[in-house]
Amino acid sequence: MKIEQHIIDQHNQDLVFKHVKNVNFLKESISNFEEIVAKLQKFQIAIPSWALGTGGTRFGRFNGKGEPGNLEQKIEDVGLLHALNKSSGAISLHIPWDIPQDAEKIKDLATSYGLVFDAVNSNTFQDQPNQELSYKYGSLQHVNPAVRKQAVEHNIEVIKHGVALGSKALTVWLADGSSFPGQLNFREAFQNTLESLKEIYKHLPSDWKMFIEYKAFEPNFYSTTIADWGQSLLLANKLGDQAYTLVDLGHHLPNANIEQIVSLLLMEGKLAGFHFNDSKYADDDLTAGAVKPYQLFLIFSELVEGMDARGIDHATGLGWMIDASHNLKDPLADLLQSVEAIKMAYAQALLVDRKALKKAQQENDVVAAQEILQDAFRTDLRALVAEARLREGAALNPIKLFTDLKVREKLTEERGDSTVATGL
Ligand SMILES: [Mn+2]
Repeated sequence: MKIEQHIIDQHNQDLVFKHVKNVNFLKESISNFEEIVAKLQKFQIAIPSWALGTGGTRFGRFNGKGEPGNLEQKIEDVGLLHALNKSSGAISLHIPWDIPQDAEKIKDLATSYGLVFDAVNSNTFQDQPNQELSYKYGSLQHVNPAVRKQAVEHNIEVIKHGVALGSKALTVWLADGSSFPGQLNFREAFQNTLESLKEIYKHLPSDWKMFIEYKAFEPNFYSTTIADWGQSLLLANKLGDQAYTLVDLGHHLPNANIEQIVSLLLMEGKLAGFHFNDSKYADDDLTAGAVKPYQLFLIFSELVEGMDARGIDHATGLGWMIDASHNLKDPLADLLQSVEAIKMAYAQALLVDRKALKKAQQENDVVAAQEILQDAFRTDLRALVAEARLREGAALNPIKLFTDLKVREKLTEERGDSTVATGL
């Protein structure tokens, strides 16, 4: 299914009168309105290939309908999202769930939807059919060098797939760790991991980055070998200039100050980018901004401040990706909501009066500092974000158009109601 431009234009025509009224209201009070809109127009958020189907919990999975049954259909789904919001112009593949059989054909298909390939992700957290050695007790950290070698070779394979598609980064997330005290030697596990990563790093093309993702706990519940940003940064620093720390919002212990982590990683030039999602308790993989929109704003506030301090291009300097799962909502609708929440937080962060905030900080004016941040957060910028979409030819209200067009019903007619997307 493809959404034709005239369908989007018609949808916009129906909504444009009210929209213009809201935009004019904002223009009167926001002096850098045009600057913010221009930055939003360029901002793209990658969609992970594993988020297009229904996820599950460890208690079960309730099948969705019309799910993409192969990589081509996943690209079609991201194409639908991108047509609706013109902010989802990239796809992040998970190997081996989505191995491109014919890279050129897959690349052409993506291009036809205006999509490029973002970071490729390796998977050594589960065993694949016919796999020689098991990752039950870890992969890059494993006590057996043969298991480590197998995991290293898999990562090199993933880089090759990425090169063929035009990706520029490899994301490594490990489930490695231990569930019981005494199960492993922390230092040896870390050093094995470092040595394995060094082997993979050697195979990184010179214009590629390695993203090292950390996670506090789960699936291991006593220790994770790359558990936090300190351990990831340690590895990235030892590996070299092409290695960076990736922040997944759900991978922290409760109430961690993620905005502070982001600020310091940016200062060190070691922030790779993000996996966006939201959570109440742990790695809940909920829609971005669904539970803690203020935290998302505070993170973006540090991002904007830190990127500007180092002269980093907002749109291309870091990797912006979603990493979420959908147990209740339609995955496509959920992803539209996530992208919208991310753009909203970014827009609000661009609205912060940086000069006034700096002055308040210098004068220890705590009241003024809070006022400045909350003034930006409490400004309703929905019309501004919509204006950026309109100028790119996207829908003023993507969720409404998605619903009105009965996209899921049409996909179900095409694909049937029992297809299952590869993934978790
Ligand atoms: Mn992640």
